[in-house]
Amino acid sequence: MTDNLNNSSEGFTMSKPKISLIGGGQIGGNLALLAAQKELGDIVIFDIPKAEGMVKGKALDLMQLRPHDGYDSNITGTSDWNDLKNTDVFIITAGIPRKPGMDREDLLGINLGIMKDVATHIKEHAPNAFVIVISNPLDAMVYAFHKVSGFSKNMVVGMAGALDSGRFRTFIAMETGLSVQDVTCMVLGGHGDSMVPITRLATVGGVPVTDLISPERLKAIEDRTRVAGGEIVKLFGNGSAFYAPAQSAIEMAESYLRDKKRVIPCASLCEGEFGVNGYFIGVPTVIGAGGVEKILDFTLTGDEKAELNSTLDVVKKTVSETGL
Ligand code: A3D
Repeated sequence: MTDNLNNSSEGFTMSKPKISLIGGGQIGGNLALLAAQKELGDIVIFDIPKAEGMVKGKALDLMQLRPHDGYDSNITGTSDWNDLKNTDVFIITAGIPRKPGMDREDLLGINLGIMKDVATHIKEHAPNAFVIVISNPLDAMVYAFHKVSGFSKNMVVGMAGALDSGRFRTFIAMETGLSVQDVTCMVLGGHGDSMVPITRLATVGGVPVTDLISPERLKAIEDRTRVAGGEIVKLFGNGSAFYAPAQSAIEMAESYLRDKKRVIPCASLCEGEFGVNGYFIGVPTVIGAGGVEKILDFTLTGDEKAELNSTLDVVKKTVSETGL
């Protein structure tokens, strides 16, 4: 993180962290709102020149929300990379979302070109930033960002497991009628229909869900979690989920900026953890001031390991299609 506390002869002067959102569409707009409401810093919404009016308009609208909400973050819109110099945190949603009938992998052709362009610019304008990738296909996009930018592995991470685990938590809370606040669980692996909910470790208030929900219903909840993104794509008819994806990424940004050391399932570069080598895949990740500070490796059962290997095969295939 850049030093936001400067010791001058007149005393201490504070400057706010700078958060730049690459892509100011559905998720980008909500990221700006949530980051401002949490006062994580000043926010720049960046988009292509064709969409510059849209992001400048969103920024102005959010500035005018400040008197009602009471936050002091400054929000601006731009299509000029020079405005992103000295950024502390980037959150990347640049690209296109899914339409009904599409897999996330179908987005690779278009979104890969965009990610290469974005990575090159970020490297040039803010080489010390922490970068959270959201664009799909997630595991291949975060891999591509890492390869093209050459950023160290602790400064690059993908948002997926936070959302997938949140969806799993939601469905468990809906099933039991208990507070979602007390549901803990994790979903590992790639961000696709082969993701791996670790049901064995899910609890409500510390009580194993396996003691609260029948095996048949738990299986239905796991299946719904795997295709939860597609369920929303079908309902929308055009585009994909944006509220929960935005909040999931904000949790990750907040953990970095405030050195919270939260444990969040994220697509992190594994180098031996869970037997995975050289790929970004969803694993329990500690995020603090050092970025990705640690991956919490633990022993999987035989079935979980087999499922993780299947999801890894899917990730490897998409990554190989990037040609990177
Ligand atoms: P959308 O509302 O279309 O916004 C994408 C924005 O990216 C648009 O405003 C584009 O103009 C902009 N853009 C395109 N090219 C560039 C570029 N080169 N530089 C800067 N901006 C650019 O989509 P969205 O916000 O709904 O979704 C964004 C991405 O997130 C898509 O790829 C989705 O598939 C993905 N997504 C991921 C998750 C995960 O859990 C990983 C969840 C939901 C959506």
